[in-house]
Amino acid sequence: MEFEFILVEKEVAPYVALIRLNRPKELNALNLGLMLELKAAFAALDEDDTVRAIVLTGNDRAFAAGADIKQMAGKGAIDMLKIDQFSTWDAIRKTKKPIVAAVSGFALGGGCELVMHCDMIIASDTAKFGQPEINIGVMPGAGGTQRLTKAVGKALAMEMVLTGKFISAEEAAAAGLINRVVPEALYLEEAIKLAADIATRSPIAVQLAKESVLKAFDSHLQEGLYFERKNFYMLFATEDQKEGMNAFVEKRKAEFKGK
Ligand code: DAK
Repeated sequence: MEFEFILVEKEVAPYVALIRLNRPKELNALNLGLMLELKAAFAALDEDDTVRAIVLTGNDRAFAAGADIKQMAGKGAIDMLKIDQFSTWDAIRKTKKPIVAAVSGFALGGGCELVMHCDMIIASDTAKFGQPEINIGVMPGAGGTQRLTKAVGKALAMEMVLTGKFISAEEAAAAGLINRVVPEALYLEEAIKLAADIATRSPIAVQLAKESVLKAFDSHLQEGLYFERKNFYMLFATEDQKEGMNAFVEKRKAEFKGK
């Protein structure tokens, strides 16, 4: 896959693909072209049977410093409405395969929101998370007020959104925003390892389990439980369920085929 603003590499580990945001001079600011490329890359990898998990990263200095302020500065409300960037973000959110973010340096504004679209987050000890939109006269627009609040709670989310202050990777881990912090030299390797570990599991079970965990964010408990149960029953229609359970009984390693 050839793109202008991102790099896509398959088989960085068995069944694992890597997407790298690639506007280093602009700290990976998310312009419209980059967002459309991301949407296309996620859609293609989601359909690709040789991919079972996806890692999303930037570079050591920046995951992404937010939406491209230079591109947005002159826009009016109607321009923003017409561009309808939300449909792009929604498409990323609907990716069925698990996404691990590997974050180093700045993850700000839309960059932090993009991180929160991912399912798991491994951060370098240099990572900084923030929603500084308030400093440029706006507010988070791609889920920051909702996802950040659900992840870190009202008090910290309110402080971050209203003052624009950044938090360190250590603070983000303590607040529950990310999975863990590792030294800068290891963040990408750790994220790929986590994705590769998940990729050894049945891809159908992984897909339905991901969908069920995400359901907890937009449903009441009873509805979520019902949804989970239906997915659980559905997995008994797969060969992978038979293989997984038989392998356990026969004391051997399961070979999952995604069927
Ligand atoms: N946009 C455009 N360019 C950016 C940028 C950004 N967000 N962040 C950095 N850059 C550019 C800088 O302008 C600079 O370019 P040159 O001057 O060299 O041409 C280059 O990257 C290096 O940045 P600095 O020289 O500023 O580097 P420093 O180390 O001094 O500072 C910094 C790093 C990250 C603290 C600083 O660059 C900064 O404060 N950046 C802006 C952070 C920010 O405010 N982020 C939030 C942006 S608003 C939407 C969905 C989401 C959004 C909007 C709509 N829809 C669904 C409709 C999201 C909005 C946002 O994210």
